[in-house]
Amino acid sequence: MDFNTTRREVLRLGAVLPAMALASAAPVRAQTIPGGIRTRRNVANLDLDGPELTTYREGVRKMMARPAGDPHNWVRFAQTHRDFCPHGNWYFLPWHRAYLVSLEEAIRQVTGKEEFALPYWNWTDNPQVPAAFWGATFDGQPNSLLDTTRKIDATYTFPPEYVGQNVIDRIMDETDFELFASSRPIGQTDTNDLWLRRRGASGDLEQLPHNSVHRFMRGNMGSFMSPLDPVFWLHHCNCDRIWAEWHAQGRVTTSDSLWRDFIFSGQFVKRDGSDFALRASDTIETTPLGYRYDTVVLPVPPVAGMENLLAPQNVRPVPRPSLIAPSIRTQPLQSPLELFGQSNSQPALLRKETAVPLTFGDAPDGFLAVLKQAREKKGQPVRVIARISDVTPPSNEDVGVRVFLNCDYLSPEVPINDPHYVGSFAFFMTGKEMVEKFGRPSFAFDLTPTLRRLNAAKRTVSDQLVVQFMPLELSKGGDQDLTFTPGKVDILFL
Ligand SMILES: [Cu+2]
Repeated sequence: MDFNTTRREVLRLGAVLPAMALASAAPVRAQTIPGGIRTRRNVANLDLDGPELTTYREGVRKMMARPAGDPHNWVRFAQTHRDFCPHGNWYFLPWHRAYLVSLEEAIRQVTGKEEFALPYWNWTDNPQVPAAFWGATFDGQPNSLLDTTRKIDATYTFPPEYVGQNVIDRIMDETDFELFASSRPIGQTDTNDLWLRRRGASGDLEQLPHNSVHRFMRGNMGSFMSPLDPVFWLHHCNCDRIWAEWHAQGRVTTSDSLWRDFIFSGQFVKRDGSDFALRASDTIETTPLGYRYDTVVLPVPPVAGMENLLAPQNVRPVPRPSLIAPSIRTQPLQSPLELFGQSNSQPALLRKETAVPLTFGDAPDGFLAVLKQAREKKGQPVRVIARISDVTPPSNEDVGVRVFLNCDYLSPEVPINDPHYVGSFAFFMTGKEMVEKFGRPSFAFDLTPTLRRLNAAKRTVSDQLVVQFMPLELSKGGDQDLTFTPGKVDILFL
């Protein structure tokens, strides 16, 4: 993409957005998608010549053939992403949910297949780009699902450190929406559209599987125009499914009105090409949007009278989603109980440790002392979160960063099952583009499980925390600039 175009685009948006904010003060009616509830299925279970993939292939081909000004033109859909997509903040999930629905409706429109539902690509179980997205032709026709800009091939396997079951388990165990789904933009005070692209801190779902799948594929997938690659939509569909599963477990998507009342307008299109405006709160449930996932069990109301006809059982009932107590609302990342920070403006070098030590006052057991204070203040045990902000990404982003805590033997070979391991993150899109649009990225990590583990392994820390970064190359053959600068590390007690 032409850098000047990007810059002009930003300036244009700057001029347009305040006007849009005024327009969006008008009430937005809840959107429902007609035609009933379709089921989104795992692409690994679909036949290459089955109805879903056949319709998708046909739909993509037809959208690519639409003239440039047409609302259902394929490139135009990707431009919507380039011009509006939020990343690194709490609108990441609702915005992309609406975006997927808009595409699904476009495919139905251009193919006439009412029953179409987008498949998802479960990279955890199938860590290779699905077969349907390879091959120059299918059934004697050009394969519209192939994107030749990808820098990986059909045999490339995404590493479990980024998309594996352990990562997904950790994501699903997170109870706080802002740690699960990236946090509110720093300093947000209202629902003006400008906040769509301000930085919060990315949570695990975004910084690990989401970013790394984009990043490792490169080509279109590594850019703001990533929706040009037809596999983009199945990748995001899987991120969306993880949110749907998390929600079905009884987790609470934030009740904060800065999130719920935020309106996406002037961005998505309906079938007739008109504006598909919706409120973030209208994206919490998938069924009004016309779909469900085959892995998410929807609660059904009990059948009246049946209870009295059945003998009582001694088996513990399986908890239904609606019966699970909502998670306790923690403080938003923005207003922690206590906050301690330390900057590091030295570049971190590939395969070399960069350590950011954090001290907590003068007491010899400073960390333990502030931990006790925070616990008293809250009246219950607290979580210890590390927020890494103001990160300067490397200009070549083929780098994944492992984060460790207080590991005095850190080397590139220390594995991710080491007790000192905290988590990993990857960058999405080239540094210049990303910083231009969003400012420098931030990442959030929960240190609590690592601290518990270290304590149990008798490697307890009581004085200081040392947050360590180990940047590693993601693919071989890069001797270009792979350094990044960690920026600021804050320790938050929630
Ligand atoms: Cu994405």
